[in-house]
Amino acid sequence: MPKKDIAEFLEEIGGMDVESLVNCVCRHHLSYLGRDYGRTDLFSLYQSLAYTLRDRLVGNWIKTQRSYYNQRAKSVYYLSLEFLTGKSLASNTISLGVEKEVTEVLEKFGVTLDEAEGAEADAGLGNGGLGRLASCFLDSMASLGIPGYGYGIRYEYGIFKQAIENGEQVEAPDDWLHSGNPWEFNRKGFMFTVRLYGREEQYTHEDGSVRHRWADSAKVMAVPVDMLIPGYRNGNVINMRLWEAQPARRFNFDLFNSGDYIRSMEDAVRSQTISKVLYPNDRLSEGRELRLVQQYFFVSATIQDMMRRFMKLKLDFSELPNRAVVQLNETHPAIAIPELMRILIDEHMLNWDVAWRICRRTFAYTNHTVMPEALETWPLDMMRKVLPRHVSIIFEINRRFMEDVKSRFPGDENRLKRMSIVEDSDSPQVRMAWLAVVGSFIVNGVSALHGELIKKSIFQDFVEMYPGRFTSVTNGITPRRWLRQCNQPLSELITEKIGEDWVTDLAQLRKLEPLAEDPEFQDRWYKCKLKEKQRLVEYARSEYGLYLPADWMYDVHVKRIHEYKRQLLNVLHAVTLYCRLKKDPNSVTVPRLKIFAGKAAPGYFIAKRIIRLINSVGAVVNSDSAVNHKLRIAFMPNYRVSQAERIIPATDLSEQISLAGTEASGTGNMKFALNGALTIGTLDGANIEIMEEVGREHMFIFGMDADEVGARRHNGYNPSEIASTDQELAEALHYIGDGTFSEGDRELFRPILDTLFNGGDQYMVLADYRSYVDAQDRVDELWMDCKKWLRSSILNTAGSGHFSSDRAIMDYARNIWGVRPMKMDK
Ligand code: NBG
Repeated sequence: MPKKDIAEFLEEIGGMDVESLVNCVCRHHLSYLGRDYGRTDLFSLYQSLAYTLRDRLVGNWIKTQRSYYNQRAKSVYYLSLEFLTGKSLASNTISLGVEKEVTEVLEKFGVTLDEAEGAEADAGLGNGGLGRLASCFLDSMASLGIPGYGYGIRYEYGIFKQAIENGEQVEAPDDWLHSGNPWEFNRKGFMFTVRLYGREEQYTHEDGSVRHRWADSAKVMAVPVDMLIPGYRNGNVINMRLWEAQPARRFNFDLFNSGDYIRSMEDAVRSQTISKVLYPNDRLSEGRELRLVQQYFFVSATIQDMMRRFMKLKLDFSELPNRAVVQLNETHPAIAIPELMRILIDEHMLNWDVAWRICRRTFAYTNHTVMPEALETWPLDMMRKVLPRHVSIIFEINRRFMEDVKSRFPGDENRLKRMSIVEDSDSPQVRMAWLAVVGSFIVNGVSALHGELIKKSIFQDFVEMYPGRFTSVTNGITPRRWLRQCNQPLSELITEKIGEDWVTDLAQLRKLEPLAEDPEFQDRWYKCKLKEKQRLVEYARSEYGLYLPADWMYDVHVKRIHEYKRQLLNVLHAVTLYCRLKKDPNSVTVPRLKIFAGKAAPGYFIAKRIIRLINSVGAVVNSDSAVNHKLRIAFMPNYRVSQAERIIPATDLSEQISLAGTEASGTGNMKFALNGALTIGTLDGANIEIMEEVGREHMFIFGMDADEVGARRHNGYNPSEIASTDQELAEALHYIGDGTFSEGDRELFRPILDTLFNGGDQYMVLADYRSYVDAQDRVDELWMDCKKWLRSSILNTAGSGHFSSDRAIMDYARNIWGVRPMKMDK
């Protein structure tokens, strides 16, 4: 072993100065890519730059890991089936503090940082808010020095690529690893075996006790692939460990020898499908065996990794909860609870009560939605086939739990039925959310409202059973990516005025408040927005061939397409403006560009039809000269992290218009406010807290609140009645139905109208229509008063400090995890 310290090796690898960076880029060209750096292309330049930066991350990663170990730090295991990382080049450059140097390096090759990042593929290993939240949390953990790891699956294909053809969504596979991923370390040497299928077996242990074990199981290998995540200029680097499935044996030798070469490979192929593709459903429980296998696969490998680290400490098992806390991001990883029980009981021979006490102190569960269709349940038969031993552990957990419920609420049979983890019916189901609640020491919602709603709705029985177990932690976003990196003009202006500490202490943005009415500052603020609009115009043109007007109001609605998010309500507003303009071209004062973007789950028919409607209305509006001087509509295909980074800084008006009580938190809402957009929104999710921080007078709040929604539902909601009493609404609906936007085809959008009139308008689009349109009229009014608008815009940014994921992570650290920021060893 060389006596040299890591620091010395790192010095040899090279410093952070331009010359060392250039040398390193050239060396990687030669020795990694086998190419002449004199004849490079954009992609290989990006690759060798990424390797160069990775060299500079890995030393700090090792130091960080050593510090955890030496200080015996309690670590957070953040288990998530989704991480929506996006691109890493700019973000890692900024965190390493080498933006200037890297820009100069690239200049030598005649390329900008933007262009170099253009060569990188988005790591889109998530559907939306839930996965992006996980990535923001890792950034904050690294930046704060909270010891921890992100764990998930290295999907070979992330969220599908969306193209728009004839106005409709068309899906294509997201082959993001096609040309390799220079950021990752593939650690084939540290694989774990994951078992599946087989049966449970009883046997007599040598100590005479009757025990259980898992027999005749199939095996797959879990290969750890690490992506390094640097903290913001603090020398800390944590990792996201994503598991890749590999066959336990490359092929079946018996079959191979009998001459059936192809069949001998089948096993191998089947194993690899486990980490092949991300399920593209946003909040819809899939119920498919492969999905259950994915969940168990990554959970099993992760818990083994956690136990490996814990066993090195040679401590009593009762110490586990003092060394590790497992955060379950939704119920997707909830199988971790019976898995840890199995390991403690079957492999380490602990007795049930001791093991259960350990488990119950180790797990914490975050719920991200109250929508019933998202609550995961697994058919008992399927689960028994895939995980026979776990099912019997779940039965035992449930048996004991039912005893507790019985003794707390004697004679309440209905309650037992409702609360049973194994639903008792003709086709019994295992309720993963119940398992997660019972097996965790704390359960949290993701905004103040959501935290209250889960207590009153899905978890009401559990609150009566365990009153202290429920809390909420309001979501957050990382200010590094979502302001510092994505909005350079604004970020520089802010730093010029209040210094740069806001990047790690976002509450400092309050210091902008006194400047909100300063005409000169307002002017510069305005110019920043304009610059970002111009940048978006250029991006939209070169990426999608879309021509956007640069000086209009940008009214933006970007997120997954879902009925509850009510893109349809926004379309109704667009059609209303269209009608007004057709009658009188001067009836609308403000020229408005409505931007939409978002993917619909491939099997979600109505959501896809809504995309079609947006594009169809857009096509008519944009080409009608009686209208297009005041209204245009753009649908940007293939919404993803890197696209959001372009759109959000350019936005004036942020659409956050879900039906109150349906959006658990939202995090897009925070990104827009941080970048100075004004929100038009309902009293839903974190909108409420944004309002509290920013001030109601600087937003456009409309519609029913969650209580009013409940009351309206209770009293019988009649959408037809509303449509018949509001003339503008009736007219807009009429045009959607009569073929105006579908070349005379009256069938195309009938399914959408059907959801409103025959489906009962579940998300009460019509009920909130009038209030929404009135709020939009107030938007126009304020826009006409440029100074007032700018003041509100500045105050939105100034009031966004609370929504930093640093604050959210500190809340978790203090109130849930019991961990503290760590000082690194020297
Ligand atoms: C989503 C909610 C959002 C929330 C994110 C992150 C799921 C299941 N839930 O409102 O719909 O912001 O989670 O918490 O994806």
